[in-house]
Amino acid sequence: MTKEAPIAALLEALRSSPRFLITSHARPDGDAIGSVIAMACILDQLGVESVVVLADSIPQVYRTLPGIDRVHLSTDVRLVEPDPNVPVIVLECDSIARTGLAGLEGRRLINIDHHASGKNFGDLNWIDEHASAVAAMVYRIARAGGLDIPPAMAACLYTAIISDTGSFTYPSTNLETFAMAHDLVRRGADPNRVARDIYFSNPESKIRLLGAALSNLRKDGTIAWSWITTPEMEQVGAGAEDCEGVVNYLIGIAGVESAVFLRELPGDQFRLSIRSKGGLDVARVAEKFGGGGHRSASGCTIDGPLEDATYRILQGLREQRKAGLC
Ligand SMILES: [Mn+2]
Repeated sequence: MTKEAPIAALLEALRSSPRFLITSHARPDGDAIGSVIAMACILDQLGVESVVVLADSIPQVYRTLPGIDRVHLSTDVRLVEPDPNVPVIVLECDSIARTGLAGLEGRRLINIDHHASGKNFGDLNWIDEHASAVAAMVYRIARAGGLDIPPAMAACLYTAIISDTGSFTYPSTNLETFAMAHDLVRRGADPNRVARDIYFSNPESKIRLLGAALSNLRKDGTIAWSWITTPEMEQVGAGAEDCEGVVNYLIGIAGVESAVFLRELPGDQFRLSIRSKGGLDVARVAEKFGGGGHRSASGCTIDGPLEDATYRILQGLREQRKAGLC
């Protein structure tokens, strides 16, 4: 199949229904949020109605995105779109469970994803693990369909790309990423405004949480890790979204090749964010624990207590390192 074939099939599918539901993963990031809004803009232009729904709240730094008020928050799609015949566009999920939404079972699904751990769970599937963001795939759909990318849509796609490439620094960053960014800025995305919104609009609780998390920093050889417990989060008034990005400080240490941040969840479980500098495939490590992601950025959930969870993930990383050396 050529690269263009799935896009042609997708455009045909998008024109085949008068209405779509659009969603992405639970705990949405910049790519998920920017891409669902941009996808709604595509459907607007095709004369197709759309309803956007996400299971979890929008992190503060993305609340100024143009079109953000199109996003409904609900954990049950039936409350937002009761008609089970309305097909669903699912962006960057490896299953319907990943959306965090109830009521998707039995609906017609279009699955668009850029994760190496992506799965063909939809009725129509397009997975491109080389795309630097799912926004890059949404952009390609718009371009292939000869559609307009107005400034508001360009800002959403640009925000998605910036956040998913670590501001053009992750290994997935390629020529296409820059060509797209160039085009989006030409079409009205404002790089300074986006940077200000994403990097200089953090809630105070996030910075205080960072301090608490970094005070738990541990290092063994090329692995760095840290954690945050529920009482520590409560002490600084932080929520789950304040933990986004903490792991990037750990992988930022010279000589460190892989890093893990563990956040305590209710029920004695821990949510892990795992990173590498590209040498170690941390998606493979996360998959061993039922998670997934990319070669250099992945995540999973492990049972506590903290000491056990830490031991198991460090073992997982060491084993993957050995496997990589063979
Ligand atoms: Mn993404």
